Amino acid sequence: MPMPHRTFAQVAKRRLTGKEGRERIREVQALLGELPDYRNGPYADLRKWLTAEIEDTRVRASAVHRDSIAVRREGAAQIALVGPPNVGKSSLLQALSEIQIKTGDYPFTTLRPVPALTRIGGVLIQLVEIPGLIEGASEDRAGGRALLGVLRSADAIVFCSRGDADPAELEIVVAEIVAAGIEKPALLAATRSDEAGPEALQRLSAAFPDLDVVPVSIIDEASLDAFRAAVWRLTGLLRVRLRKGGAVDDEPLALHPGATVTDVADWVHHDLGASFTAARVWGTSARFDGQRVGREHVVADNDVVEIVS
Ligand SMILES: Nc1nc2c(ncn2[C@@H]2O[C@H](COP(=O)(O)OP(=O)(O)O)[C@@H](O)[C@H]2O)c(=O)[nH]1
Ligand SMILES: [Mg+2]
Repeated sequence: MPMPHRTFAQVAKRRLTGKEGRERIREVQALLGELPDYRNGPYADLRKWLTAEIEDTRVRASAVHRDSIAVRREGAAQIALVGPPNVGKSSLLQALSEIQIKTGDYPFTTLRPVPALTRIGGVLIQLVEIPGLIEGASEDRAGGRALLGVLRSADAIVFCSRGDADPAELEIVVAEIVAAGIEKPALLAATRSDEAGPEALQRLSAAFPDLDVVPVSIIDEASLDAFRAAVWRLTGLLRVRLRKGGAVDDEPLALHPGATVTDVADWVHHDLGASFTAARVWGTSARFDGQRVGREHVVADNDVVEIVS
């Protein structure tokens, strides 16, 4: 006589409480083994729920690094989001993320940096929410030094302030970053912009004259697109697409300014990078379409490159 399904669900939830990562997956697998093997009905639903729980746990484990505060770099650039609490950093991350992160489900969201990958113009960029940078962070208050360390290794910073907030709230955060000697390309996201009027945005611009202000709201798709474009400019990267056999790749590769066609060939394969003789280029770095160039030719944003081997 199997356990009634409602009781099973309660027992399962209790056994999973407080478990994460490998431990949680092991417990889910044990529960799956104990579950009566019906194809339909409530037991089948429980099986579906438990199976999904394994995948969800894996996603969480890769998104939140529990043992270390350091964030493993992924994608072509790493952009840190910082600002006071409640300005909508997590929401923005979620709105832009490739994998849907369930903000509220993360027990450590408010304590640890949370990375997410977003695709901008075909290139994967890593966004990292830096939570809880408070006054005194540069003197290590509230684990501030470790959080600032994450910021230090990022390529650029997106400061976040609610569009209609008192600029002083963000000024406290900026002061700690300056005190820590961190200088990066940066922009100012005026978040929750659906709640702010134009005067509020002007006040923000006036308070931070050195930063480009980009209004953004998670409920305004056009503002999210503009935000993506601004983040892309912040990376300073170039997008180049490969041409092979007359067809151009959909996925661009991201390169640093000054990159040559040799870097492009290297990216395809190191052997090709070493052995290729010439390349053909379409785009602004070429004098005409399909110009034949040498190994040291410097590429420009949006170029199409064919490696001649
Ligand atoms: N109206 C509006 N509310 C938002 C927006 N973004 C976030 N919020 C709300 O602001 C609150 C704080 O968001 P959260 O992402 O947790 O902020 P965080 O502490 O900076 O990570 C939540 O209640 C969100 O629903 C937005 O673009 N528009
Ligand atoms: Mg948050």
